[in-house]
Amino acid sequence: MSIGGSIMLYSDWTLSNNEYDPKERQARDALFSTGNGYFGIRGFFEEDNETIGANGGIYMTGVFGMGSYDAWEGKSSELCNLPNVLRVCISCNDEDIDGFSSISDFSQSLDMKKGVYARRYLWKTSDGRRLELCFERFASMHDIHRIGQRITIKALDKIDNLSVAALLDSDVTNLNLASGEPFPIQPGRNHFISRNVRTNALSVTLDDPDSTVLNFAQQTFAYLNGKAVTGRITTNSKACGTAYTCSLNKNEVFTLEKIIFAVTSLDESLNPEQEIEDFLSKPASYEQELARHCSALSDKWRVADIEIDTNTTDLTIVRYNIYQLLCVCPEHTDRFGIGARGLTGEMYEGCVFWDNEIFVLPFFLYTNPSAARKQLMFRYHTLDAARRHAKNNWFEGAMYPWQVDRKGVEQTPVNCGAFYAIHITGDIAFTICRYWELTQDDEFMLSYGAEILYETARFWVSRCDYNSFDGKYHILSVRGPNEYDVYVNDNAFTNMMAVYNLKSVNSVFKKLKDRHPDEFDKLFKRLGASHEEISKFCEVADKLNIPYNAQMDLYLEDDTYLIRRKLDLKRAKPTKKRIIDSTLPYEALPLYQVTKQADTVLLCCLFPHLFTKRQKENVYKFYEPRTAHDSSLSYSPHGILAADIGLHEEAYRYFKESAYLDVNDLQLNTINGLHFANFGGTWQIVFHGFAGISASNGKLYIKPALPTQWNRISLHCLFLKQTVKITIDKSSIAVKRLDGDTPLTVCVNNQDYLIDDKPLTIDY
Ligand code: IFM
Repeated sequence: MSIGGSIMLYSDWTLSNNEYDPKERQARDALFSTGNGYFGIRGFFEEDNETIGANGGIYMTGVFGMGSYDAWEGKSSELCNLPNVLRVCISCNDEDIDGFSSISDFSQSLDMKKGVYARRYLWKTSDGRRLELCFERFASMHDIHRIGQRITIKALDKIDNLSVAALLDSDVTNLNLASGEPFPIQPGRNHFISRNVRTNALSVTLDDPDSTVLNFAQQTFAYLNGKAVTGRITTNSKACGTAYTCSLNKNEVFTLEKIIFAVTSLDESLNPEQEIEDFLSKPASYEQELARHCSALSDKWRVADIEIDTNTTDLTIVRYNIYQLLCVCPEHTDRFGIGARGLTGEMYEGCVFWDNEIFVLPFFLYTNPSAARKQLMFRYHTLDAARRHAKNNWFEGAMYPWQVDRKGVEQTPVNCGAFYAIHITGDIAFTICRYWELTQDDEFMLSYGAEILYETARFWVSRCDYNSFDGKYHILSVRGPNEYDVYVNDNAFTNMMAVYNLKSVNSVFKKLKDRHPDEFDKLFKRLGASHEEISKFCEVADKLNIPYNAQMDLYLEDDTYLIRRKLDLKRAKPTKKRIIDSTLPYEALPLYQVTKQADTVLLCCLFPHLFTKRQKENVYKFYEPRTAHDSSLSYSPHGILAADIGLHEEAYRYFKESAYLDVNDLQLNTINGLHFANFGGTWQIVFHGFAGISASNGKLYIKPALPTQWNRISLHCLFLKQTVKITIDKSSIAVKRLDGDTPLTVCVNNQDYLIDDKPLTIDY
């Protein structure tokens, strides 16, 4: 497998690559990203001091600077590239080592079990003296404010003068990488309006409306053959650090270890300056930080890992997809959502989309519900922005914006479609109900979730139009997941999400009233709710038009899809480039039956128990040949649905597209950041598709569809607050409850089984 043709190696827990390819370097920087939910760190070369590497590529969750265009409530914001706190300047006999000139024996690898990214190469001076350089780094999962970096330099020949400066460097701009281009077309923005540079500590103030302050400090330790070496302090107006010089005899080794600490004004810290002083006053140890980090990460893997018995590379790539999800999740806060490209690139300005609820969160719902809750709380904290957005568009209730920064404000440029892309409101409501169904977290529903459901239901009522001629409600001028429709009337996906949202108020309220009558009364009053309004929600839901062709038993993407022209996809998309980047202009697309990305197919995945098998087959057979997959959000729903309807080879083919998407740079824009919806989607193909696990009405359904290439999968999930281990081979399912004491119902082939303390094996 390859990114732009260079070979990736897969071994159990490690993804690696042994070739240096200048053209692919920035895409690989994204591919070899690490993180801990607080930091995201691209796999950039920390010793590069001239090209793009000097800017680094480190991001922090929720840290946005001022953007470059007008958004809905003023200037846009963009994810801010942080000071390059891993920056190192290395020279040998006065020649700079930059990581790419005069190198050989290059390798880079990501050890996903340890959460460590490593790079190694040999370098030669102009008079032929050789050094071996090894770099490793991790973002601590134990103390999320810390990053560890170790550089080992071995002299393969005698070296008179090695100089290594470990820096915190604020002389950076955003990377501003363009898809398909190896370098930025023009420099990105520098977001720091002021700097305070001290001894091994640096603070910057951002150009965002809150003047966010970021504080960094570092401790460095250097050794020559294991013996401590003293450094000298170095500072200029933008950077600070410690520099070391030494000479090395053949086979001698210089080691630099560094621990970085960061705290910002967005953290809950009362006294960031004091925290910096405290960090600087207590010597840290690289080995100890690394051990703590590995142990915290292994706790996460205990539930998150999926073991696959196969002789393909699939085990490693599934782990890669999961690893990136673990790295991006901000478990420390409920104030920031997960952006479409996480913390690995600047595409979409770091914004959060529906990608989070529909693609990413299912992984957390089933493996770490408290992390999922925090993501939903982010939506609660931004409910007021959604209320404003509804009002600004002349609607009622809460209309969640299409793409948002940390404040939940619409970041889509004005007049670029945010008005139409409203299914996100239903997607959020849907995921709130899924969370509640899987966890029975009544406290969340009473205090937060129900309010979102009610306010979003109000929005749908104000967004629907009644047609007295057919006696139905309609949603006009809307854009579904298929963004090539430009805008349509009655997108089935949007309408069904709206129906679900509207109906959920009634069903959720009934249960809450039953279980918590007093708290429910307070909630009812707080929302200004009324029985008449809830009846209206139900009436609109019952009469909302869902386009469907009875003759074909086919759900239609929208009200005109069937009468549009057929599109010759081979002609429209002759290469991997998207249709709109190769042949037809955007405006032409509503003429054709063309689906940019899974739309009705996705609907069948979200409601697997609602459609008949025949209807799902019809949807798959009709839309699949008409789908361009011009979005990374397309492959996984096709894989899930194909598995559900027994198209095993197709399901496996889509799994491959999805799981290896960034490694193969399938969307030609991995350079701009990894595709997190797709990572969640890959997990979903394995979990919902191949393992066939779903939950409905308090039962766990298991309907395996293992690919022929796999012999067995074994995974954990949380259901109703209990951890369950499920192992599936070619003919049987073993289920074991690992904690809790409530019997769980598992349904296989229409038969219910009660799982208590004893493990159970069911043939299928
Ligand atoms: O949310 C998606 C959208 O569905 C397709 N274009 C990219 C967005 C961000 O990933």
